[in-house]
Amino acid sequence: MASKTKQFQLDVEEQFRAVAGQFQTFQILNEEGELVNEAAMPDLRDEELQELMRRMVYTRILDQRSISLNRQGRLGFYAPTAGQEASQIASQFALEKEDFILPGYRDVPQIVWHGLPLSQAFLFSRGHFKGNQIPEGVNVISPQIIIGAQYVQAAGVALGMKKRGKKSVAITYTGDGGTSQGDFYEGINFAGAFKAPAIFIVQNNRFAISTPVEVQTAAGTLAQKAVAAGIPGIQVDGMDALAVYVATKEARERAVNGEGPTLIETLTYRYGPHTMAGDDPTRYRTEELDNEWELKDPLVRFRKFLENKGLWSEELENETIEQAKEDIKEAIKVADAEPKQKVTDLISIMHDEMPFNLKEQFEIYKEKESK
Ligand SMILES: Cc1ncc(C[n+]2csc(CCOP(=O)(O)OP(=O)(O)O)c2C)c(N)n1
Ligand SMILES: [Mg+2]
Repeated sequence: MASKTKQFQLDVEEQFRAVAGQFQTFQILNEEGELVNEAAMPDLRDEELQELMRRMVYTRILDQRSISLNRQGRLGFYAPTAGQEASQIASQFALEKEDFILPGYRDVPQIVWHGLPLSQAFLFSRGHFKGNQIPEGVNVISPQIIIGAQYVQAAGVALGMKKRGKKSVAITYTGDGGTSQGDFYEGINFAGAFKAPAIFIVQNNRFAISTPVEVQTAAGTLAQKAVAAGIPGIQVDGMDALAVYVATKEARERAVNGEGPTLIETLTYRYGPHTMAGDDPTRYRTEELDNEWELKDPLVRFRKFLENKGLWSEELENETIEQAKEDIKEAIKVADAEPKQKVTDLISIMHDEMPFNLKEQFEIYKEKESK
């Protein structure tokens, strides 16, 4: 008997096409550093444009130095950031000091530019508890290692700000892989339901360690995941600092005006390995793909744009590089001067009042450490 193709009454294919068609990539500068969307050009002063560039160049150096310090055994955990500068630095650049950052493990640059001393970022890398003692007035928490967990916390921090009548936002970051976690959906749904002033950034660098985004999800874009939470979802060229800045700035304005959260997917790429713990990207990425993304480099593009305006020069570039190297040297010195942490330190900072079981352990370690 010949099989008959069933005729469905509902056109689900059309539904998908319509959804995917809504998510166009927002771009202001093309790969040549040309203004392709003049209407969207942000209202930034020349000095601000230069500062944004300075921070990206500085962060690229910080990445290179962190990698080499890790190889020398002078840093511990480190997740490389080169390639993601526009996505990271330009989104932080759109914030105010009173905004709160809840970072993932790759988001150290944002919290450093938000006020965390570099020496503490290095101590965090070394697993030293002093790295997690955030100075008063610096609105960040330590980078989260559990994928997506900070999305739920960001919804809570944002709701807390709203309840206190504050005109500030909570911003959080995860990766393409992070959007598969339950916490991701719980966070955006909760924030949407309560119109919490949160900004959810998904840095889509195409891979979750070795898993390509095409294998990660059947969704055509990650931005469209916002639709189910009833919040705006925006896909941005994550190698374009100006586009990332504008998307984040507008999300911030909506949030403080009581219009709720926004999800921003930044299309980006990490040039280096996943972390410094033995990942070899040549096993899962082709040279062609690497080359394709290097042509989109956020620094090259923004540098060209600024040079054409007479706002950037080799001299400024070199000054920035020297400043970064000097600061890093100094920060490592400060981190090195920190006494080695003891188990008793860890136990004593955990509770206001030490529970009896920890008291027992505290005494045991006090005894051991005195020898
Ligand atoms: C809940 C949880 N599951 C698994 C891991 C192990 N892990 C660490 S990083 C990573 C991939 C994350 O990829 P993505 O979200 O794309 O972020 P990226 O590292 O690319 O910035 C995984 C699976 C983890 N840290 N937490
Ligand atoms: Mg990723």
